[in-house]
Amino acid sequence: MAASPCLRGVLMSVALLFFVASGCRPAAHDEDGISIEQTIAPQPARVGTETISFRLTDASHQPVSGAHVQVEGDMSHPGMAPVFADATEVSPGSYTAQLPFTMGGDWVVLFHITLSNGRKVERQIGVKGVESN
Ligand SMILES: [Cu+2]
Repeated sequence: MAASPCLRGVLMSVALLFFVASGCRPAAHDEDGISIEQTIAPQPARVGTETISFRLTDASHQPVSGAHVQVEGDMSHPGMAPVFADATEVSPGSYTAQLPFTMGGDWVVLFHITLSNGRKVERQIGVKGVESN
């Protein structure tokens, strides 16, 4: 019976932690409001310069214009230098970047997005099986 007050204390702490954690979610959801939809051409992706076209939309599916986006390509194994390309906005919310894939294999492409209001958003996609020349 002596354990009971202690157990109550633990339960209250857990409940408090849960409350605090729940309170953080709206911010994360706000950041998740930005969606990215991309195409890579030509296909299949191969070593050399590929054009990455992507569209940014907000939580209400409106185009996100005026963002500065740096695109970064990485491979998972050590000793590979990342490759970079700055994206150009070709029409409101639609951007393209010329990314030089320097080796065949699986890549991860990161989008470092700075919105027009200065807020930073990161997105990433996997580009698997880039073909060697
Ligand atoms: Cu590599």
